[in-house]
Amino acid sequence: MAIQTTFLMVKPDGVKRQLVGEIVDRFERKGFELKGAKLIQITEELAKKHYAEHAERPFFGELVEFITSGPVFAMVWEGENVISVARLMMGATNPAESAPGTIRGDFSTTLSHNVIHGSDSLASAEREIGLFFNENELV
Ligand code: 3AN
Repeated sequence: MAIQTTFLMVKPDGVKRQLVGEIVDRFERKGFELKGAKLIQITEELAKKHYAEHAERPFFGELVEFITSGPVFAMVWEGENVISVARLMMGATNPAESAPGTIRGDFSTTLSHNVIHGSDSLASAEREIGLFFNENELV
């Protein structure tokens, strides 16, 4: 049994479309435990740190612009294999490939506006939780 924690974030498109409750509900019903959450406006500096691995990609500017375009709902979740299971529940990055029943499969049509972010490994979960949350914000 691997109890893990992961970082999930409803992106500005999901917040604007009032999908926060629906998304939190899915992870709660699955049985994961919410350890911390907040609605925040990401600064350009934080966006660049968060997406550092994409710095050389042609869509980096667009990515930073989009993620800072409105508030995001940042969350930390805990549970068995939560890192990979949350990614399964999110669906493929490209909504054209994400299965119905997944968050992206049900709620998005475009690659750049795909509703939710989730850490893809233990190392990125640790890094992203540290970027977005202080220890006293987690229970
Ligand atoms: P994921 O969010 O599924 O882990 P990553 O980390 O490969 O996907 O990409 C980060 C974000 O960058 C994606 N959520 C998506 O919104 C955006 N993105 C990825 N590839 C492209 C692309 N070719 N054009 C525009 N945006 C992209």
